[in-house]
Amino acid sequence: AHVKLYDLHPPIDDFRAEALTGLMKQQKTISPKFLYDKSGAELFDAICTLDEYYLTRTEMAILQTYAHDIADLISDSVLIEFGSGSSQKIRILLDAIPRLQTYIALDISKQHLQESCLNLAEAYPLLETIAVCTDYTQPIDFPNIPSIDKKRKVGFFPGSSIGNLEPEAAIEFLKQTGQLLGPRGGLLIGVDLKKDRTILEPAYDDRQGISAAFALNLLTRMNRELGTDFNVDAFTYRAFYNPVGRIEMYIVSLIDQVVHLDDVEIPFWKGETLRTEYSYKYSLEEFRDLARAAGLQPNQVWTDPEQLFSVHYLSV
Ligand code: AVJ
Repeated sequence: AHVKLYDLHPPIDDFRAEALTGLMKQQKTISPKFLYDKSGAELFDAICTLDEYYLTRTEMAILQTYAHDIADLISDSVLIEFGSGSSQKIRILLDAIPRLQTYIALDISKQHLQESCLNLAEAYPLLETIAVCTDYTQPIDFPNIPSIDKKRKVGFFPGSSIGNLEPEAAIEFLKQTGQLLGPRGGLLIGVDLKKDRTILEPAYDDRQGISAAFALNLLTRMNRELGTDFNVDAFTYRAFYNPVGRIEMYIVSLIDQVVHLDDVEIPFWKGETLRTEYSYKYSLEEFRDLARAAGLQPNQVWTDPEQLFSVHYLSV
């Protein structure tokens, strides 16, 4: 198997500087991108298999059920996945489009990217598999790839990852993605739907405590990589649905305490929170409006029978 790799050398995040800035704010916050070190990525994979976390299995079922309708829309295109991870969901589409010529995976983690693309190339030997190591959340200076030059490009952005962005930033991301895909392009995007909080909240605060461990792992990571002295046992985790339309996730201090980062003292009062994530939820119409605000045209949308999750097809 053969995979062509383009390394665009995404700038490595300055975790120390970003953590310091975030911890000095009135509302302490750290970007969710820092949740995914090795243990974090493993914990997230575990979340995706939880009974309470309906998102992953529901999206996969939608892709399976409508694979042929989706295939009709994208069969003569180059497929470009944003944040390809382990490149599992794409297999559902590839199985429905055996003639698909080219798949391009974009991911920030070079090692993960290379491994997953090699596995994929072995399973789909007729597919031209191209790996691009880049931070897709930043404007991308896309490499010149001769075989895709004049072809129609369709993006794939599953998992409701867009939910981590505030609506303004989501619009910016969609605009930028539309530009990258170019005229005639399309975007297949998974979006979690608004629903009763009794379903939403357990998905982000499960009985086994995996969601809590996923968030609290950020403290362990800071202790290891930045030399902070967080006592992880002195913090807990809380997630709730804010009716403005998002799940909010926090690490909560159980006591008054002071944590050190280099020579900086970071006080926490009892009950003070450190925000780890927002996860926005959209009704079908809300997301179609968001797409229009980004200059994209909403087309087909597929959902599961319980209306838990949606997959939208937008055109540029
Ligand atoms: C990766 C952003 C889609 O919001 O559902 C899951 C992240 N955090 N449980 C989500 C997450 C805690 C997830 N996304």
